[in-house]
Amino acid sequence: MGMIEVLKHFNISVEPSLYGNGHINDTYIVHTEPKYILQRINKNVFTNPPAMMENIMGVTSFLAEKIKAAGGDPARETLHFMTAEDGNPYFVDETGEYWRAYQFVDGVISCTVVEDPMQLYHAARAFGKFQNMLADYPADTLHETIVQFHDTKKRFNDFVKAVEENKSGRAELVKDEIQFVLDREADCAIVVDAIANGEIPLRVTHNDTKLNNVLLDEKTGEGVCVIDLDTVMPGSLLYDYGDALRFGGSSGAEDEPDLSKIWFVMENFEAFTKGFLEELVSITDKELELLAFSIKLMTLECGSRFLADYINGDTYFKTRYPEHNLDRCRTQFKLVADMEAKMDEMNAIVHRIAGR
Ligand code: ADP
Ligand code: GN1
Ligand code: MG
Repeated sequence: MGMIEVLKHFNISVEPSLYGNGHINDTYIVHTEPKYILQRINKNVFTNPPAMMENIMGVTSFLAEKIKAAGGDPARETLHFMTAEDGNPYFVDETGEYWRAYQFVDGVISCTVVEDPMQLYHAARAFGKFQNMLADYPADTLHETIVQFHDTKKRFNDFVKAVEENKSGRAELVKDEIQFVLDREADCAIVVDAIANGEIPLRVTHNDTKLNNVLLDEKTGEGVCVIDLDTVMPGSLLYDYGDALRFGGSSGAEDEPDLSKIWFVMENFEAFTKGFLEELVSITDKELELLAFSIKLMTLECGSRFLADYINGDTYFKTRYPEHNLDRCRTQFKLVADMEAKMDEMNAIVHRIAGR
């Protein structure tokens, strides 16, 4: 079915064009007035799209009420999904693909690389506010859209399995990268164990806080809207903080092939930490203690996911060329190594900003 046919079910009749650079869903823009985003949900990644959309509809309507109560503009500050003629917030085509349409937020930028540390300050405040607004969301009603998404112990085991299976035959080519992950097995248990033994609270978190998942106002630079709500689930504040700086703390693009251009930028780290802690005053001492470490952990997790996907034959993330996942993995590991060298300084900065 053509996309124009799909859009008719949402009462839209203009041909869309490809948009954005997410790694998971197929995203299109519809240039009507107002504009819309059309997405084909990646069913390989999200195996139960109706459950995922139930989460998203619950969360967006909850956020709209909070934003309204705070005197904000819900039309701009949270996503608005269209309902198809059968009343569902998605349409299933004759091949079983799930499509959704929602309002495009205009007058914003979505960053793929950081140009100014202030972008991180504003992104951090937006992600922090997002978590605060969801603090009293009924977490037990949320479906786990990707099971054990940030369970780094499970991720480590999945990685070992990918290496053992070696579906693509590429494992021989990346022995050093594989060893890099194996050497850090102990790190993978720290946050998961702290959650399991009650040292760290579960909160409703976003879980995919890449900088291009927060839209910043093109004029003021301030955070406008947190998007990509597919993985909103109970999780740790450390996942949102760590993943945002995994991406935003890098001096270059996630897939930069020239590793001499990649290091962890302390100014970006400071700016994000400042914005995040200004909002998340409920952070506990234990979370604070693990804050800097969580950036390294999320970067290690993401790098090992890119590497596992490379070894599995590129079946999860979208790739534009055969070594794309490997280039992505290498930037992540370069960042991990740089953070390991800077960890004492990073911890000192966290405690200085927090004032405790
Ligand atoms: P993916 O899961 O593939 O990352 P996203 O939902 O993040 O998909 O969308 C991909 C990109 O499209 C985003 O990074 C952002 O740049 C852009 N985008 C998505 N929704 C909107 C929106 N409502 N307004 C403006 N841009 C958007
Ligand atoms: C994916 O969907 P997107 O592009 O915002 C991935 C994240 C990774 C990220 C790496 C559902 O995010 O977990 O950190 O790529 N999302 C999913 O860039 O797997
Ligand atoms: Mg995205």
